[in-house]
Amino acid sequence: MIDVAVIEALKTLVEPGKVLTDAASLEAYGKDWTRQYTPAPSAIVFPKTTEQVQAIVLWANEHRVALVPSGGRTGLSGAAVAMNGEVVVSFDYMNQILELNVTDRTVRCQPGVVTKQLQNFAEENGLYYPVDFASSGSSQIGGNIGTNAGGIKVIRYGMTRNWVSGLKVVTGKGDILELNKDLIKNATGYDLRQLFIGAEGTLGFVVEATMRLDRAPKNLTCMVLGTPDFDAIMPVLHAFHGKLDLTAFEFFSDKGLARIMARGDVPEPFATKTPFYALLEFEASNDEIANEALATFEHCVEQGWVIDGVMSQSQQQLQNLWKLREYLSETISHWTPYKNDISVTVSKVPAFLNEIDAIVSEHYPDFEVVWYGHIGDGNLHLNILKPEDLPKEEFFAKCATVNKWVFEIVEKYNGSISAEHGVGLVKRDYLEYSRSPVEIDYMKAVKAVFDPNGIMNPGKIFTV
Ligand code: S2G
Ligand code: ZN
Repeated sequence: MIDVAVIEALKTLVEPGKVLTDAASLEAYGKDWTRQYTPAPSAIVFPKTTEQVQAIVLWANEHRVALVPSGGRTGLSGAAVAMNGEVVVSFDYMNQILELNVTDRTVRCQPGVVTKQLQNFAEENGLYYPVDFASSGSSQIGGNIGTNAGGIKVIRYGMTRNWVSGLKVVTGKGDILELNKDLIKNATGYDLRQLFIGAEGTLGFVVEATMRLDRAPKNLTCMVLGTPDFDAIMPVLHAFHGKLDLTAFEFFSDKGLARIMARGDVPEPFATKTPFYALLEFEASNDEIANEALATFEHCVEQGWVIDGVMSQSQQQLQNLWKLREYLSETISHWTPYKNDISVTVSKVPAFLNEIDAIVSEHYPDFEVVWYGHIGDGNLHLNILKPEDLPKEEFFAKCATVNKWVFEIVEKYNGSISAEHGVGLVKRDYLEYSRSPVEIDYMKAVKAVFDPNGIMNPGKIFTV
């Protein structure tokens, strides 16, 4: 643990009452949404300005104190977990939207701005922040940048990385850098901004971000289609992708739908029960597009790829159909799921999923496997539900044995062991299934440049 005098010195760097060491705060701020780690930070510090963040980093270098960044703490890979006496740096008090530029279509904001807050602000100003996912109501922009968050609109809008036009950061050495100056074009050497996006707080802290906005979509319309098997989903994707400019293309299994229906607060999409469901969304900005969607639906039915389906006729029905997909993560969390977030190129998805599903079913005959994900960008979420009577430790140990086979298949298909949730602690020991040893050495060399004393989120992404 850290010497009391060192913590007292930390208190002088921020406003009174902005360093907490009580058990409840240590527990609450020392974790994210993962549940396999025991939080054990030394203190939580709440800076309010860039200068205070810089002073904290310099203090941490002087005393060799490890710092862990903390945003909305909705991460699923343990990147915001502090379990070795680190000091957690929370951005809850750096949560202001600073400036809207309607001509540049950008919003300069602090890292503690909640994703939903930015989405609402954009909408209030006739614009649109298009990165969206289940946890957007509590995740923060700083954390979204740290993990390069993806979500449900990536097929049209890409990842968080596509929407960052400028960053102000405090590096692990305590230098303040203004990266890219919000420019669209800037060919002046290495784009250091991109290094910080997805770095999981291992290179420094984001203290300001200029986020790009898009025009507001027109008359978003959603379809849910029931398919006879998983393989039918891909020709459905190609059929609709060829005709419509999709804003989303998701999937979920019948087991996932059953869990949502059991909640009792989401209407059934249609009466027919099918093994898999595709959920797609597009802008029905005119009747011709809506008719094209219906014609494509008919074509998919004629081809036997779709058995039944529904198209939203109102914003309320659109929201109800999205609940079928967006409620999954929170709904199944009650069964302490063992989660995998894997991706391959879209063309490899059918063979990839069938191989993974076979090996998981072979080794887990009595576990319930729930599949869902962003099939339009090749990202699958594999969730194995813990049997009520099986202790958590035994369950996770059993699941971990299959990780090896799952990741060997990921490697075979040249995929990623972490599509959007990041590496953190959860995937750290499996990194070589997706990154070569030489690549990892280069990443560690980059880290050493920005954080020579290794105080920035040590042990995340790779072992120290
Ligand atoms: C999703 C949310 C987290 C999870 O629903 O797309 O990324 O895997 C997930 O449950
Ligand atoms: Zn996801």
